[in-house]
Amino acid sequence: ARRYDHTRVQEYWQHVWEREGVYDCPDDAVGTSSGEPSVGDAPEDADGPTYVLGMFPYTSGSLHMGHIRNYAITDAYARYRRMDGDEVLHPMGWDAFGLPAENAAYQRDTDPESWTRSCIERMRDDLEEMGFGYDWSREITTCDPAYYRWNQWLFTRFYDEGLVEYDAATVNWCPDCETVLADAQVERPEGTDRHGPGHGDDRGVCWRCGTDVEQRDLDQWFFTITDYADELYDGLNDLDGWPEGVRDSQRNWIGRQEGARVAFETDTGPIEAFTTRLDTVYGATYLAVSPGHDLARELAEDDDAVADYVESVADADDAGLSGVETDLTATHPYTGEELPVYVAAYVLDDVGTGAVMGVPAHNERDHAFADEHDLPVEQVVEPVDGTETNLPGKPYTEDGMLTDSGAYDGLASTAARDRLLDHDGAEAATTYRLRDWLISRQRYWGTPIPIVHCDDCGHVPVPDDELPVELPEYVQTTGNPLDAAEEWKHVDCPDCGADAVRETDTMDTFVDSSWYFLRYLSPDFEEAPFDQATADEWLPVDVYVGGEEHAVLHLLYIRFFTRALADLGLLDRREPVDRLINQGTVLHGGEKMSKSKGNDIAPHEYGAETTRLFVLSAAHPAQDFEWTVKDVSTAYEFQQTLYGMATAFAEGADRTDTADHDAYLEREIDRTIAAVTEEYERFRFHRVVSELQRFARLLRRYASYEEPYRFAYGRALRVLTKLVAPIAPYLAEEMWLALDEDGPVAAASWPEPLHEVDHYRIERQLVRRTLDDVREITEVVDIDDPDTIELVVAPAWKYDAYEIARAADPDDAIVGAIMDHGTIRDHG
Ligand code: ANZ
Ligand code: ZN
Repeated sequence: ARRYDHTRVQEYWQHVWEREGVYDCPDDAVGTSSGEPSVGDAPEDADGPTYVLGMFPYTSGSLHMGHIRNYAITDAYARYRRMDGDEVLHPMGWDAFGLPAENAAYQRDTDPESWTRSCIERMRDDLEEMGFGYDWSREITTCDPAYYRWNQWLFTRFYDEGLVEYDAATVNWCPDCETVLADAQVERPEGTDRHGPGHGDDRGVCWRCGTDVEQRDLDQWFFTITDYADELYDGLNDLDGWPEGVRDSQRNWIGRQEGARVAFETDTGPIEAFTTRLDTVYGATYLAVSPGHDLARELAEDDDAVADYVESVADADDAGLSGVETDLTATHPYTGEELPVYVAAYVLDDVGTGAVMGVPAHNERDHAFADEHDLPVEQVVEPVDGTETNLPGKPYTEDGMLTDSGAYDGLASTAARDRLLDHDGAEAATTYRLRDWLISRQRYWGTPIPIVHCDDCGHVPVPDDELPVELPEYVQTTGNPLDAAEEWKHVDCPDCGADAVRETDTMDTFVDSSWYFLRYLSPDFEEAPFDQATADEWLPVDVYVGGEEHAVLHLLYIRFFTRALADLGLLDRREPVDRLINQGTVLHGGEKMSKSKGNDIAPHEYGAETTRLFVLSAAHPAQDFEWTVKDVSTAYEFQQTLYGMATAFAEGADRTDTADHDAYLEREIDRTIAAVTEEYERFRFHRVVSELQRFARLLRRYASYEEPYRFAYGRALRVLTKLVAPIAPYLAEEMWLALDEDGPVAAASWPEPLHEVDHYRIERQLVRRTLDDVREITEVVDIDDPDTIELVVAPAWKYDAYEIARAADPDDAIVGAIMDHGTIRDHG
């Protein structure tokens, strides 16, 4: 048997794949799903090719292990589907605009464009070396005028449709990066999960450089994503193919709350408070408005105490339970009582209406505030079962039955919230945390916003036939280089021809990535960002793979864009992605592998294929796993074993292929095909590898018999080669060659079982084998004590353990115990 030397074969196979156009997806591709019964929960897409997409990389100059893992997942699935007979679209491109390129260029005394282009060259080489099979004819680069032209075109459509606003806004400003930051680019201390410009200690720091964020009032461009708040929220229920965690994050981010707005009259007009607990309205003992509330500003004009307070909290790091009582009183709309009105920092400007009715008996914060300011605590809800509460010392925050609430006494909280709405001064209201998407950036390296400011005509969108508005040549300045580009900036108004000025803000780079998946479908289309007919046929993306750090930004924006495009009549669909996989983290020494931590491994250090094989075999795609040299060498040795088997067979003395059958081996082959296919369908590549390891062991035993049936054994090796091809493509080509078959195997068809296989049995078998594998790396804590039984599972295998517990044989002692009593706990 010969050794497999990956360094000598990679370029050759890259060349062959390219020559044969193995990964090209024709424009008129139609899905040719083989119609095989699928037990798995793989995406079904009757028309159009199977669209397999990895989140395109930011052009930082190098690929890290997270990228490799991400793209190994999409590549394995795309290859499997392609061999299985589908037309597969598996494209790649570059998220190429953004501040880091500007910073890098500044440090290296070059310009962002040259820097970015050189990064792209390096990264494309890296991807090719990894053996990823992309349709490079569809490559897109967001800093190409031919791409960002369509950002501008879409901006103009959004503008016409009323989805764009220009507003003076108090914005987050990073003094170091000299730019405005979107809410999501501001990192706030743990526990302050709200949005918008903050004050005090929850103002946050810049996500890039960690500098404390300041506030400024600037005129800014927004996309009105809030128009879609309800739809984006409700749509989450139907996204069955998305991880629950991502859906929850989006729900949380949109932050829809149903409740009521209650008007409390004062001498200067009503104060409107937003509450989710209208059932507690009789317990309101004060009102409080935020320091930024209009009323606070108004009162501050004549009331020094209010003025001082508002000023003091603006700069305070922690305003806590502070507050100031005003001269005003407000009339309770239900009782007619007069309530004191406070300005208090715990009331947030941008939540609800910026005003609350304080109910100390039933709300933690109100209770704490009342304690501090000696306000009365009046209980109006009591437990239905008659149990005691800890009032007045501690608030009772549960639902219950109303008491001391006039005509509403005895109602349950839920019913009361409804009935109380009939009263004057209250109306149903829904609030959202979601804010409009601030897209203005005062930086150079982005898409110029295609607007001209004219003294007479106001904002004039640049006409389509003058797009793209290309970036002017780069010059190094502090501040915004576009502001300094005098010649570029001064233009004639497109409407009246008078002297006018271009908008000098560029777009948030998240705009670029909000629709790139559409551009791949018709990358050369000249009339619009994408060809609608193709898009209608090819969407949704069947599988989208990327990091979970994108749970709310990117993954919310693509959903927003898809809806906006549908409403513009440019698209049929309203959801872009059918199935989403967030790949887990690659850990090294217990920490996330990263350059900044100094614990990273360059993707090519161990050879492309060892790395691919290892990252796919280590764990379920969604699970974290630890990089260990031992496991890497296992992956390396497995390659050598497979290659050795193929070459040993090829070099075998007896080359007469008698057509002898071997029922035993045939059955094993059939089972392996069925099992491995099943695992590919479910993205369980780690299980694919362990099935193949098992099959390889079996074959080696078989080959050591005195007289193995060459015919059957040869078939087994060909099947093995095909089954490993999606994961280890170069190796598979070399094995295929050794077996004297016509290549490339990447374009060969997926193996079919010779005989009917019992899918149910296969399923049970998979569960058992998974269990065996999990057992090898787990500890059972006290199996004999059913009350304390626990299965301690290495994190990488947790997914499988859960799956087993759901599907496994209840007769199995461990599984049965887990299901009856036990828990599954992470190692460590
Ligand atoms: C009265 C009340 C009584 C409330 C009660 C709650 C419980 P959660 O608590 O997360 O569901 N709220 C409204 N606007 C606010 C603002 N601008 N700043 C700070 N707090 C604000 O959020 C809803 C509750 O948050 C609202 O319901 C309101 O307090 C408070 F027993 O009103 B509630
Ligand atoms: Zn004009």
